[in-house]
Amino acid sequence: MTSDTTATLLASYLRQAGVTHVFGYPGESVVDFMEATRDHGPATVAAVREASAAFMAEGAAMCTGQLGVCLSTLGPGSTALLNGVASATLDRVPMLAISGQVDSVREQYWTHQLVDHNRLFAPVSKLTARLEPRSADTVIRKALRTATAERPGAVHLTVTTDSFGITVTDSPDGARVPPLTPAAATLDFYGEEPLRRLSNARRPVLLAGGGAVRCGATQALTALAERAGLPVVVGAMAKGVISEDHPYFAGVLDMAGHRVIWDLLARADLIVTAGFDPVELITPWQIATPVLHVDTTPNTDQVYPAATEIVGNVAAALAWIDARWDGEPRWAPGEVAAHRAELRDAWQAGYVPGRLNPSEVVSTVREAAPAGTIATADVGSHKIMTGQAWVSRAPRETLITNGLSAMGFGLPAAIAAGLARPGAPVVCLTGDGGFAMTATELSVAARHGLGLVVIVFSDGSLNRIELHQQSLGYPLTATSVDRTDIPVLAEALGCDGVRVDSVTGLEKALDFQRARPLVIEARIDTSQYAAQF
Ligand SMILES: Cc1ncc(C[n+]2csc(CCOP(=O)(O)OP(=O)(O)O)c2C)c(N)n1
Ligand SMILES: [Mg+2]
Repeated sequence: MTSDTTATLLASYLRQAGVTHVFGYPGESVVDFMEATRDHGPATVAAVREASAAFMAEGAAMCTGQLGVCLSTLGPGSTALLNGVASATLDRVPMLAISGQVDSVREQYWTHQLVDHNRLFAPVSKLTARLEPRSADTVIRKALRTATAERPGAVHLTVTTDSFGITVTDSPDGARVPPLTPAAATLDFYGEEPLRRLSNARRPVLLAGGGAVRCGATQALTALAERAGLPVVVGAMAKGVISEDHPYFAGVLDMAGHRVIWDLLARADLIVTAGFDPVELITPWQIATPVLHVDTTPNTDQVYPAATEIVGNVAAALAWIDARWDGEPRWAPGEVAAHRAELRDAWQAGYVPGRLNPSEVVSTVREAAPAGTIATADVGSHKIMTGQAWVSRAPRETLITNGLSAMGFGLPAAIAAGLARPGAPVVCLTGDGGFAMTATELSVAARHGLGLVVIVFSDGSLNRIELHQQSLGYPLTATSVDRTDIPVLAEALGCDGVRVDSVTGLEKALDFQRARPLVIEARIDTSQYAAQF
């Protein structure tokens, strides 16, 4: 037996799992846990509010591939975590959310600040559990394994105030089992049928998603695309899984210019999914193209029918196909290039010469950003543009939420990326609505000396919703965003701030060599959004 308390045991499991930061907000119920991490980590990062802390944990997990951890106190702290926990589950990101609770003798009858965490978190997590000293070791292992197992998601743990300090009694010496990721390399399918399906197709297309990122399938995916001559469409959350400079890259599904991509998929005679997850869709699946489903998870969603499935590690499955492929390339690089040109014209639609267009903001920032820059997007029209126009060259460098798609994700995720990947340049592309929700978190970035660059797509509106009201012929209601002096706000929070309304102004303002955050308010013209979304 070890002499660990619940708090020290939890801290040591987190260290073993490679967790470097716990994003949270203190309360009396969790001070013993924070004390247990003080000397050896993980470091506690105090966000301005729990809601942002949970998105920070998600962002850290997205860019590192490790478990993200957030921490709150009981009651109002735990309820505030909810969006980020739901987001991790729907975005398939491994997360451990820990909340304190009133001491155990009062837990069953107390009322002040008492919320039943199991009932609160059950619908938005893979598992909710209560951590107690007599079963802590097993429950922690179960929590870590569940969060990271395919499909990954959030696990919520409740710990009563007294439990943190009590010695654990189920802990076998030295049995810290790190969470395993992802899916074992075993494949489960029926003989040569998948290969026959692909060989019989004349115009097959690959559709890669988050499962391909989690399985580290970049090399296998790229090799198969090249050998079999297959265009690769990716989901927004898998950006970079094939470099977007690659001759077989065919665009991002359901982002700007989406009709061009759907046309490509509709005209194909087979879609080979590669870790694609229906959570990466925005529009309904309305095409009849047959699907060969390749994923860590069987096609239980049935958003599209698939007669053939390969279930297992996505990289191993693609390599299996690649090794057996002896056909001619199905598409010539020139054909894919023509498709990309058509796609580019589509997302440029509505361009207004002489104004600052959203697509130009994205491409200008991309030009200035050094190799290896991590980009996060918030949610709204700017995300739809960023999802297509931002050129991603490696997986886990573009952090986009398409699961819960909650506003308020982008800035906290960018701050976490700056902490989790020290030295990596980070840029956050956010709408003015989502920025207003989270702007005070800038002080966290300033406190930690992050040279983060934040681009605010400033249009004075909740554009995505405004466009919907307009399309229905309704007058605009409650969709304007109050104009704030964003540069002044940034400076008040320990950052630099500047306002631009032209490409030249933006180019001049951009600076990735910094010791403190920079906020650029980009006053955009929204005609491009109106023309195509
Ligand atoms: C927390 C949350 N509330 C509401 C929505 C619905 N919603 C989706 S996009 C959007 C508008 C976002 O506005 P802004 O941040 O300014 O981005 P823009 O669309 O203008 O680029 C809203 C309200 C949401 N996704 N998340
Ligand atoms: Mg806006």
